[in-house]
Amino acid sequence: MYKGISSALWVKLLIILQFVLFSAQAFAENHQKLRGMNYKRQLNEFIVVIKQNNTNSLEHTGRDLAKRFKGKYLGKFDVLNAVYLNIPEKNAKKLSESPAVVFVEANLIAEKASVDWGLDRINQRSLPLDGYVGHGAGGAGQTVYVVDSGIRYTHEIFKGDASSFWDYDVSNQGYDCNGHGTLAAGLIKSTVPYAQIKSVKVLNCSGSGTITTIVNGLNYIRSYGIPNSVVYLGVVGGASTTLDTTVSHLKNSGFHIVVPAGNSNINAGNVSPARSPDAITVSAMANEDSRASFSNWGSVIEMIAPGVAVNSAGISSDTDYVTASGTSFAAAYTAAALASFLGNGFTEGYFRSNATYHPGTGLLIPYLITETEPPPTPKVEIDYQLGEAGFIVDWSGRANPMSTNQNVASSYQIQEYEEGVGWSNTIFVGLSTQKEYLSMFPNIYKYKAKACNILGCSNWSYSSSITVTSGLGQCPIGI
Ligand SMILES: [Ca+2]
Ligand SMILES: [Ca+2]
Repeated sequence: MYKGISSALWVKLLIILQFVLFSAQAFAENHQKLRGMNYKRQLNEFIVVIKQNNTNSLEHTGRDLAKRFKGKYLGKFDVLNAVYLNIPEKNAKKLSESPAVVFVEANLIAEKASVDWGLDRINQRSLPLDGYVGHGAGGAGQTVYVVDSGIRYTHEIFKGDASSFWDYDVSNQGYDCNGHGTLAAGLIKSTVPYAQIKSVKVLNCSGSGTITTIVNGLNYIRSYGIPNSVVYLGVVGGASTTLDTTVSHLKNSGFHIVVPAGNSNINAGNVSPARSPDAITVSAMANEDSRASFSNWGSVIEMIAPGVAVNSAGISSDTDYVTASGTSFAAAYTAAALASFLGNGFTEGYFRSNATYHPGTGLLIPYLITETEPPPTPKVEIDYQLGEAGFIVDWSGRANPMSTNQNVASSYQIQEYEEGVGWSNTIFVGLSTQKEYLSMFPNIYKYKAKACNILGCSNWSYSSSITVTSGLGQCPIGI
């Protein structure tokens, strides 16, 4: 411990150090001499890494720089050959250009996952980040299965809502000795705080597991899990028909599987379960929506989500937080966003169609349901049985009166179009998601629906048209 440097400061520094180590190759920003300016930071506080060939003592150099750049010397870090200064932000740029300096980095405020940039990003459609990290009643009533290295259940981030569901090593009860599972689960929990997290431990302390172990874990979910739940499967390995087929069976049993694309900058079509058409495969992006250079690529990938320098729960203590990068973490955000849709009665298909387009890659950025806007547009369909003079119109949106999420519809409005007559006034307002139309006169009909709540209404959604040939008062020929 160095004199004059508080332990809190050391914690900050260690977090900064981890931040650099975990994400060094992923950051284009690392080529710049002034860093960290796009992140939340301590105003006017900078870490200045000095070139090793400087012959003066660190403290002497630091005090000299502070004087020249109109600020205050705050301390030194021998481990980094760095000093820590309070100087005006405009001077930090000038200082970073000095030949004696390796780089200058703002003293970033390392935050708990509840205010992670990834959460800030997926609850809005477009950049810039607005600092809003709201999540509504995200994941209410949902269970998310975390198939990974286990979880540190006692971590404060989980608030008692994480537990062991299955463990390949029963004596271990799903406890995480690697950290990967806890980090991913922490991201999920802070994104959808009302969800229950169930650990399915398939990876050991070094973060690896075999196909048979993983298949056993998935098989257990299929047998004993709650259908219509999200399964985050945070593994990547060689192409395996066994694993891909298991994923397909799990999907067919009503589960929604989200997997990482992988971190090797190769075609994800060559690895499992990323290549599975039945899993939502997710690649990673950094702040400002740039694609992570380590992320796998290829046509099997559907989505891209925050996965560079995300901050979440660590395993060193119940208050430990770490910053890390990887497509698994992008998959964790995606799993959470999907849970927010399922929890509000929407389908996986609707979740996909409601995602944000990422122009750089053509992939979709998962969108989290929050309380900041009217409900999403429902999808209207006609369920018609040929030969009958009636049909059922249904819409995919569903209100959840138990949820406090304002994004949920509090009513639906339906209108009917009849050829030769035109659109009716609103003919149905209510909370049901289907309506029967019986004994219709022969004609062509079409329907539109929108979902409303106190914040407004969605856009209208239109059904295809239906032709009724056998209507009221008409008997089929021969009777
Ligand atoms: Ca936001
Ligand atoms: Ca896929």
